[in-house]
Amino acid sequence: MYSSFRWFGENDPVTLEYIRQIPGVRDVVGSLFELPVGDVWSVEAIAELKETIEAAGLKLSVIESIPIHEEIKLGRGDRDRWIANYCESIRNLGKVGIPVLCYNFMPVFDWVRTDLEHELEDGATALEYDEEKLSNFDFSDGTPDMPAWVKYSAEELNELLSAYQAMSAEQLWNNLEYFLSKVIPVAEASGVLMAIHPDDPPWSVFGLPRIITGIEGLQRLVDTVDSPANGITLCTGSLGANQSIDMVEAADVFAKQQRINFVHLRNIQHDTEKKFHEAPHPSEFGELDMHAIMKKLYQHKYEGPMRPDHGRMIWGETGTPGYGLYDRAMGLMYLQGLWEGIQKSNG
Ligand SMILES: [Mn+2]
Repeated sequence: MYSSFRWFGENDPVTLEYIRQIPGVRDVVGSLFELPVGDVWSVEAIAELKETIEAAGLKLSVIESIPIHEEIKLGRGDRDRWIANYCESIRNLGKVGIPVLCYNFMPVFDWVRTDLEHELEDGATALEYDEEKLSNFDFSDGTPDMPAWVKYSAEELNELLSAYQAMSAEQLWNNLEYFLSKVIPVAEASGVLMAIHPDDPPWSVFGLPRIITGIEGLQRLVDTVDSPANGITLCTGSLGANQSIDMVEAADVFAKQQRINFVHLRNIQHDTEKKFHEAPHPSEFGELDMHAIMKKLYQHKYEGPMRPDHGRMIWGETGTPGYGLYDRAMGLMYLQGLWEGIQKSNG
């Protein structure tokens, strides 16, 4: 396993120079944020991102993510055109030498939180989700402001929401399976490892179907196309939002099959079943046993990238919600310490 760190591009207050100063980090998780969803990522654009990162003494090791056009998720008539674009982007990642692609298959919205600045006892802030506050989202002017949510007009959003409300989970599965059947052979031939990110939170929201919600769904995904290129992102915080999922078991099950292609590590704390906030990374401050999870990765010889996921905002820092520098860097030092301990205690 090796450490990586997410970078949001030239507008990110966390610069590549800062990332370069975190001990043990040489690998960056990047993306192209300006491209419309569905467009082909050109070799030139990917190479330019790679060169910018390399000029800072770092490497572009993971793309997180290339969003999937809604027409693919909806399984509509022109999906083949959008899938062809997606395949072309994967081929281009391969040409530039980017080994891992993280993506998700959530309808319309990306990760959902109801408070981006939930104040903790010590004055730090963290992202919070409270199912009871979902009704506060106002869709009348189109997509509300949330990090990672694609902007749609009120009309577009209405159309999308009603299209999905008529769709069963099984239909969404069929559309994902169709997508994988086309894309995974291309990824395999291009030397790119795909890594689906679990839905966050891992259950249906706003009446939309969600399917990558637990061990069973992830197993169905990896069984759909039997290839090392068809893997998962083990995101402890996303799956861990469902308290009935045993994260140590999840790490064990998929690391054993060599189907973990990317790891996100963060901790989480629930107030009720569907109300939780993000916690500092160390085990004792949340519900997840990070040591036990990492031990499974070690035992099954996971050799891919890991990044610290969402951190709190501390020491007066402001910036991209969940993606400040200080808490993620501290979290990463903790995770590296755990890893060193596991390695040394196993000879
Ligand atoms: Mn994650």
